[in-house]
Amino acid sequence: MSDLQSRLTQIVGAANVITDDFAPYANDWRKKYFGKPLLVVKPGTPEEVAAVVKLCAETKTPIVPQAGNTGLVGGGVPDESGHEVIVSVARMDKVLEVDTINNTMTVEAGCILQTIQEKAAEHGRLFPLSLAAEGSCRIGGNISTNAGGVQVLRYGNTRELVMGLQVVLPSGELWDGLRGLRKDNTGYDLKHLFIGAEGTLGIITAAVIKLFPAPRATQTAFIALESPQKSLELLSHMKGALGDRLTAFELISDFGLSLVTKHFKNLKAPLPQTSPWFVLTDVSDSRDAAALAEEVEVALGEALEKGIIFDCAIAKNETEGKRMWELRENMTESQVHEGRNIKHDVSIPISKMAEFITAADAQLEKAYPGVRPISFGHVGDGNLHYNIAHPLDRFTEESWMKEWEHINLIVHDCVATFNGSISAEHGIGQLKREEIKRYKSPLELRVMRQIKAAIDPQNIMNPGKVI
Ligand code: FAD
Ligand code: 2HG
Ligand code: ZN
Repeated sequence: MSDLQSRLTQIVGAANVITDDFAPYANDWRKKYFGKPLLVVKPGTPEEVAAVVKLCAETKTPIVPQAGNTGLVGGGVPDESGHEVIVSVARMDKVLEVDTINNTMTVEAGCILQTIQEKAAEHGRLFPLSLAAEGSCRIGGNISTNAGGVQVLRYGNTRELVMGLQVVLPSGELWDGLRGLRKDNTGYDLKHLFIGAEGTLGIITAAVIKLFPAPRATQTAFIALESPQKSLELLSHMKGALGDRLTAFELISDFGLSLVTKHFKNLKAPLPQTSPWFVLTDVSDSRDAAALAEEVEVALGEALEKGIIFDCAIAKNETEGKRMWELRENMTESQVHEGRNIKHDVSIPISKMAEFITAADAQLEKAYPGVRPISFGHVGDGNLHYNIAHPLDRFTEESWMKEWEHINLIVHDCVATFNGSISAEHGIGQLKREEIKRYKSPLELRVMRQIKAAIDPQNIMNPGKVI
C-alpha cells in the first residue's frame, strides 16, 4: 500500500478507498471517456473531504470531484495517467434541513436530485430542477454544471436555485457559506464562482437550495406543428395567454420522436397522424385544475384557429401527462440504442432558433448529403440539442465518429454567427476544452485562468477540465 493510500485510509476508512473495479467512476455515461484513476476516495463528512484535499495539496495529487457521474462532457472522469484521485461525494447523501418558512432546504452534495424533489413534495413544496438523469445525478454535480433541464423557462437554471454553499477549497480549507439569505450584498458573491465551475475550483460539500410552493394543477399538452418557426409563434402565443405559468416548452423533431417509439415499444406517440415537429408543454398553477384546463384549452384552440398548430393532445390526467413526458425523458437513451451520434448543446437567442436550425441543417446537408440531425430540447430557453446521426449510405457509426471535429466546426461556427453559445447547459469538461478557445474571447479566457490560478495555484483541482 502506498503512503498516500494508507494516509487516505486513515481519514475515510479502508472501506471507502477503492483500489480496483473503477468502472462506475472512471467511465462516463456516454462511454466516450475511459479514465484510469489512482484511487477513488469516498469521504463521509465535509471535514473528511477537507482532510483528503489537504493531503492531496500537500502531495500535489490531482483530484477529480465526482457526484452521480451522469455528466455528458467528461468533466467528472479522470485522465489516463493513473495519477488522479477521484473524490466522490456519493456517501454524503442526506437532506439536512427543510425550512418551510424560509422556503429552503439544506442538503449534502451527494443527495440524489430525485430524493430532493420527493422531500420537497412531502412538505408541499417544489424543487423545480428536473432532468432525465434525476434518479442518479446528485446535487453537487447539478450545481457544479449549473444544470438546466425542463423547467428553466419558469424557475431558472440551477444557479438561480442555489442560495448558499459549503465548499472545500484546493488548499483543504472549508468555506462555510451555507446561508439561506435572499439578500446579501457584502462584496463578491463567492458561491457563483463555484456554480458551473465543473469541479475546477473546489469540492462542494453542501448547499442551501430554494423551494417554491408546489403547484396545485399542471396541464400537459403534446402539440403537432409544421416547423420550428411555428414553435416560436406558439411560444409567444402561449406566453401571452398564460404568462409565467408556462413551465416547460420542449421542441421535438419527428425523427427524434420516432427513435423513442422504435426503441421503447411500450411508449406510443400521443397523436394519430405524423407531423414534422412537435412541442411538449407544461402549464402549472397554484389555482384549481379545472380553471387551468379551460385556459389551456382556449389558448390551444386559438393557436389552431390562427394556423400556428395542426393538432394537439391535452393530457386528461396526471398519468396521461406522465406518459407524454416519458417520450421526452427517453430521447437521450433511445439515441444510445440507435447508435453513436455527434451531440451539440447549443444556445441561440430564442427569436433566432428557427433560422439557426435552417442554416445548420443546410450547411450539414451540403457537406454530408443524407445527414440526419436529431433536433430537440428546451426551445423555450433558446437551448437546442442538435445531435447529428450519420447518413446511412456512406458512413458507418465508426467512420462517422472520425468526422466529429469537422461536424463540430460546421455547427459551432454556425452558432457563433448567431452570437450563441456552444454549451448551453452540459458544460465544457474535457469534451469542449480545446474548442472553447475558438469561441470565447481572449479576455474572458484570461480572466478565467486568473481566477483559477488565484484559487488553485497548484492546479490540483480537476486539471485539464474547462480551461
Ligand atoms: P457528475 O457527472 O458526477 O459531475 C459533473 C461535473 O461536476 C464534473 O466536472 C465533476 O467534476 C463536477 N462535480 C461533481 N460533483 C462535484 C462536487 N461535489 N463539487 C465540485 N464539483 C463537482 N444536464 C442538463 O443540464 N439538463 C438536462 O436536461 C440533462 N439531461 C440529461 C439526461 C441524461 C439521460 C443524462 C445522462 C444526462 C443529462 N444531463 C443534463 C447531464 C447531467 O445529468 C448533468 O450535467 C448533471 O447535473 C450532472 O450531475 P452528476 O451528479 O451526475 O455530476
Ligand atoms: C436533455 O435535455 C439532455 O434531455 C440530454 O440535456 C440531451 O441527449 C442529449 O443530447
Ligand atoms: Zn437538455
